[in-house]
Amino acid sequence: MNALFNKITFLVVLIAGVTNLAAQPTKPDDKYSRMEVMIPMRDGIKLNTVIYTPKQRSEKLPFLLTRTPYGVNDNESPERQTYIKDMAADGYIFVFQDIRGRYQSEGTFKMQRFSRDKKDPKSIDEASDTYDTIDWLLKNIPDNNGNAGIYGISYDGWTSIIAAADPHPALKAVSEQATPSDMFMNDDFHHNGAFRLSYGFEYSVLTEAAKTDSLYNFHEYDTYDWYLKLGPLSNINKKYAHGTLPTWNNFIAHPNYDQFWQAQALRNRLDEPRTAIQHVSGWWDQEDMVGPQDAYNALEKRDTKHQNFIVLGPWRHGGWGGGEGTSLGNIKFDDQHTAAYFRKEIQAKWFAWYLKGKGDGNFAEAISFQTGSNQWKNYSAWPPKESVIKNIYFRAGGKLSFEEPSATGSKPFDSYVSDPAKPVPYRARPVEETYGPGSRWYTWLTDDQRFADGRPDVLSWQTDTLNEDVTITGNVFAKLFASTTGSDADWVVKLIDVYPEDYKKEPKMSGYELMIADDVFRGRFRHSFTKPEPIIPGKVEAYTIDLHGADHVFKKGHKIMVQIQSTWFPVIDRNPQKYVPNIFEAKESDYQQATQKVYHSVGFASCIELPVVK
Ligand code: PG9
Repeated sequence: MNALFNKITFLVVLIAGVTNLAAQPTKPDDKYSRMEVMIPMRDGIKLNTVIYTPKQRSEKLPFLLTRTPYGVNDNESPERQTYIKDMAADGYIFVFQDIRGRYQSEGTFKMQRFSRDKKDPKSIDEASDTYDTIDWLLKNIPDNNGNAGIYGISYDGWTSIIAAADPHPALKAVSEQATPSDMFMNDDFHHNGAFRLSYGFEYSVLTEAAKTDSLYNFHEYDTYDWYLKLGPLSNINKKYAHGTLPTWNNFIAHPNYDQFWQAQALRNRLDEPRTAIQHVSGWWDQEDMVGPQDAYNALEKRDTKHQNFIVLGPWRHGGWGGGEGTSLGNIKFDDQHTAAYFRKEIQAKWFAWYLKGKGDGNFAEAISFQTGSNQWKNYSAWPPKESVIKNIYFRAGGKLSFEEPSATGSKPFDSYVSDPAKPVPYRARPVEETYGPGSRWYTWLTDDQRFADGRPDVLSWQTDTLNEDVTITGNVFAKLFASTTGSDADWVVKLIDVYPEDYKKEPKMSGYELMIADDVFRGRFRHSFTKPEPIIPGKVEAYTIDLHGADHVFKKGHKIMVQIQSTWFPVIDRNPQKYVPNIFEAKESDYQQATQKVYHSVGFASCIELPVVK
């Protein structure tokens, strides 16, 4: 029914053209009236835009924009959208727009379109499309107050922050939420050069198989099986995509951190903040957790006018946009309504100040919901300067300790055989298709890691029971000393909070292994992400792996654990473990078993650098 409604709407819009706004019916109790319009861009392409204006207003109002590849015509009236209803109560002119080439907009969709050539006045990018949209709105929608803001989650967060690269003078506030910042180093498509197979493939299909969202039709419910049977990555094009997915083709063409990825990285696309910018990130964001932290850091260095802010909370990807946020997966936050709090006390107040001058304008530089203690904290910098780095060392016998290994006779390493034919699943099987019905994708980062602990190809080390709280606030790094019998290897590191064996507060959480920080590193990139090199078999190499930000209290009575493994399938593709120039072109016969050794000896003291707060 909705689809039919959209089709009819489309015709109305086409006939209405540019200057005739096509008003659409709204429900009788709606406080906003709705219209649809095709807004022309500087190159003549028109973008489908839905505009909601309050029926009653006592003042001139600012615009709040969202620009999305996911379709805008099904949007409900703002006061009925949980994500923005607190702002709707304040009164804004809400504007929802299909970006180029998606849904009912004209033009061609380009995944994270590159910046335009500013010497060419007709050249376009997402920033110029935002600019032209705001320009049009100011001139054509009456009773506006001359200010505009933009916000959105993930792709819509990315279009928001990109608007700040070349802002219209009326653009006064940008809230990017879960933007990707660098698709080779973190976020959706790669982490430290390791390819995010299931996401990369399924998202290419989602956005590029048709003009509207489409899911790949897997015949297996457990996609772990499908991806394993796929064999080498070249089979995606050979058997299924046949070269039709531009993003997939780009993965193949750019296996290293070349110009393609570097030019896309936000730190290379943004200069100093020229509007107020808020970055929002979830601690367990399964898609773009790092992006906002990275974007915040890049901009903070250039933030001479104090316009750059960050908010960090206990959320999955976009989790703050709906629901109460009192829990995530199995993890509860002591009845704190973290998502509702964000929407009302942070997001709404922030826009009210920057777009309407309402409130006190008093916003902490960094607002974080600290997990473990389950408390909101304000910091004057992110990461806060008060934390000191304390190493926690891997020791013989599966121990983890703040004391360095000493020169005794104990075995200097632990080892395991990593077999690409039997990769460790990244979450307990079945691995439902990413966005398929019943998918547990959304909360997998909070899953109990006991499903992996104890496998012969997963190593773990843990502390004794903590006799006092250990608080970490800031960036976590792993320093690994490791060797492989292969000539390439992936290293997955997981920092885990182990709940007490007898957890009276919530018995079913007894012994739960909760990931606090984690990431994967593709060994070939240990010296350079642009020029990969084979690993010398048997040689102990040093790896520094960024596990990113955390704000967590390991409570007294808990333990700290680290797990290491070399596969995380199918979220990460299998490393053949034999060096080949381009893994996207590896042959079946290139995939081989390898014996991995992780060292914990004097001189090769593998550890995790923890930003500990006294
Ligand atoms: N994680 C999605 C995405 C953002 C930007 C580029 C590619 C994918 C999203 O949720 O929109």
